[in-house]
Amino acid sequence: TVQGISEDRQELLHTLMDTYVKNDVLSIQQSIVNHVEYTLARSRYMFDDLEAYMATAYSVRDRLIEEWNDTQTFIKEVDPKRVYYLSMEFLMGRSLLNALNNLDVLDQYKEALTELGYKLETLVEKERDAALGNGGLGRLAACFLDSLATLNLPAWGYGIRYQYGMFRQVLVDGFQHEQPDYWLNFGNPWELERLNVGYPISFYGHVSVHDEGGRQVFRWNPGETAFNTGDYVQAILSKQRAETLSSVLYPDDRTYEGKELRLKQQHFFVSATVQDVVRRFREKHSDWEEFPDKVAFQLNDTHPTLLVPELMRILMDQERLGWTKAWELVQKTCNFTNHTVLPEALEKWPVAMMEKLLPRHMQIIYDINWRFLQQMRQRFGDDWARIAKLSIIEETASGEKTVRMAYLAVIASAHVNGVAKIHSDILKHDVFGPFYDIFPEKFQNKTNGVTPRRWLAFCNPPLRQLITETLGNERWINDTERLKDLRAHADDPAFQQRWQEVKQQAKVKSIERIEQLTGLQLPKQAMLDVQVKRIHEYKRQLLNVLGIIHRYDRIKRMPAGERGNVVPRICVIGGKAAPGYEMAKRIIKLVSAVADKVNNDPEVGDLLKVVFVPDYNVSLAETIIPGTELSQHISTAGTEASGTGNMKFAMNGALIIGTMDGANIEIAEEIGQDNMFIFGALADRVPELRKERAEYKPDDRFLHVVNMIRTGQFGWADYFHPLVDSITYSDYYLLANDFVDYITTQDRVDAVYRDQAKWTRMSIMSTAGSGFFSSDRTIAEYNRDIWKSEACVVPTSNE
Ligand code: B1H
Repeated sequence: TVQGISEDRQELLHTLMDTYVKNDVLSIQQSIVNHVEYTLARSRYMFDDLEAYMATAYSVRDRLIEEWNDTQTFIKEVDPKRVYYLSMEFLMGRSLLNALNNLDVLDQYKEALTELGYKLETLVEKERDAALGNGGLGRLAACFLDSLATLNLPAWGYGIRYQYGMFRQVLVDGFQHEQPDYWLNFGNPWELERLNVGYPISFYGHVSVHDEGGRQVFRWNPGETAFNTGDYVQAILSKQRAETLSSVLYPDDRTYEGKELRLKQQHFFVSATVQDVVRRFREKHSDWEEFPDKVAFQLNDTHPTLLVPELMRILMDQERLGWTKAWELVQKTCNFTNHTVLPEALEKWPVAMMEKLLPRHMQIIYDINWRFLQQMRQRFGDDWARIAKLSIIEETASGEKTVRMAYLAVIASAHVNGVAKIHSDILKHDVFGPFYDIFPEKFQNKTNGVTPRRWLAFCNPPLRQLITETLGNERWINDTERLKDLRAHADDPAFQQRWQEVKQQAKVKSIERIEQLTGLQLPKQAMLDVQVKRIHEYKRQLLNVLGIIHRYDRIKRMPAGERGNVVPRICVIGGKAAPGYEMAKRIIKLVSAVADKVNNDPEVGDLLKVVFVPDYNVSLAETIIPGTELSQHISTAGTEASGTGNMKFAMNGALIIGTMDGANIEIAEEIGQDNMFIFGALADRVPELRKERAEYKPDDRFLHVVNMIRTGQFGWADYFHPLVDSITYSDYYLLANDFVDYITTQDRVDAVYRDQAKWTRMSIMSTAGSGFFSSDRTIAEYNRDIWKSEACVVPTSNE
């Protein structure tokens, strides 16, 4: 209540403030036009599609901000335990359609824009993807934010807002070229800059020891601090240097890159996060004992592991806690998710680099290691071989010392988890075996999931509609176990008919998009067979190509009269190769070379088309996945930690051809093996098969297909030689072993496709069985078993 204002005025003021934004069509139009005029300073009588998109985005943002502020205020009041998800990557994709759907104002905006003379579908395409991630790991972080919000958990995602996200992939002559991702060129309406919030981030320098009332205190005297130097010119230069820290996302999800800038990014990110979290905690609390009741950190892989020494440093050197208390707080708040077992991807930073860049942190890491190894000595005695295996510091044969970030993360964390059952088992018994023996209670599994909003309800409206009509309401979207009720309709011919129509409609859309991107003409009745994901040897896109060549060769050898029995296929492969990953780049060129030959062979015609789709990203996934009929997840068993594409395809009724690897295994449990096409060696056989590979005699059909590449049937014989060699000699990913089972299984795929009733039934069963793979389920499990926070639901005004 304000003095000197009449009660009438005050009531009016309240009403005004209470219902600031309205969601009727007219109010929305007014809000869009206002943003055209006042935010963009363009004429409200004349604005183009980009401006219309921007104004629409700002108008939607207003509506988000209102709810967001209310939520923030409420959470601050309740002061629950907060969850902090730390990730170097958040692959968010586009926001407009997502926000419209979540705010439940899609129809109003469509109508509002139509009346103004704009098409929402056109405007949506104006938004640039926020591609601040490489692939599965980054997209998982984005799906998790969606589910955290859906479940009303008081959680924050902390990451880096890179100026350049994942590179744009352009194909020139079938070769991948990388172009910078200028995603911010026209501004970003979805971000809010808080220029008033800043924290100093330090690098380099040295550590000094001081006596404080008889107690030893360490002090880091940094050599470089971003943001706060006294000298004006130096300050500008230092600010510019600081900006390079967030300039670019590292596009390599294969090998960790031992670059100093990357380590600087990690420290910058982690240090700013800890300072922000500590600031928030100190707003309400002075007793550090309460820290674990108010804070849970989740480290998305080892990339944010510097959190451990940074938190220790702040607690000890700034907050003056002793080692024991500080370590206890770290161990009670930190949790670590591992995402890969590939040895080349595990982060190992040279001690020398760490010492130079972060001397105090290196000292703390040594201390953590020393204390831990002392404990182990008490347990195992002087069994040095065993103890060396547990050391955070590794000494390589060449004498270089490195920090095993994963070991540091395991030792410091309350909980450690893998991302699918098989992967978590491999962690326990292999990668972190020695640690599992010591603290088995730390280890958990949290099978990945994907958000059913973006990946089903919003990207596939006709399927959403059909499911909703069939199940009677939309409750399945936030309670995906209800999809199981579709099983009762799987054999109903009328329902199958409608399912097929919806799938065909989506397929045509997917194919048209691919035609638009490649300039090809594609048959709309052919089976749409898709493998889209990062290009990696372990994911075996090469096995897919060998299968395609085999199919092509068979069509060529067939008497012309038999060709009528061939099931026509469009084989789509898409994905980015890390810029320095030569083998992956050769695979891309091979796909293009095979495509050139097959697509221009008049004898083959529409029976087989091969396509490499350029620049696969989140938005493209949203159009391709709904229309896909067969999706490939064919990694060597034991190599793909989980996979999340497989879940998105299953939700949208694509059938999976895949190996018993990652989450495929659990997908098979949920939707039934007989509703999938499973093939290949099992993970427990892989080590032996590798040993025996030198004596293994590959099938003639395998040798023939490999020979076709070797002898230049697709050109570029010299360039493809390393690929041919990689599967001829060591064949680490066992393509020869799995080839026959693969092509035989592909024949089964064709046979089922000829029986459309059977295929459609399997498709329905896929969607029906995909409910477990909602990230809502994953997040609920993380919260139940690890974070132990609680939902925080903002009371609505009429409660
Ligand atoms: C996954 C990565 C990854 N695992 C290093 N590891 C990176 C490693 O920039 N880097 O240094 C970036 C990414 N990404 C993927 O995570 C797994 O391969 C998938 O199987 C899994 O589904 C996904 C999410 O858990």
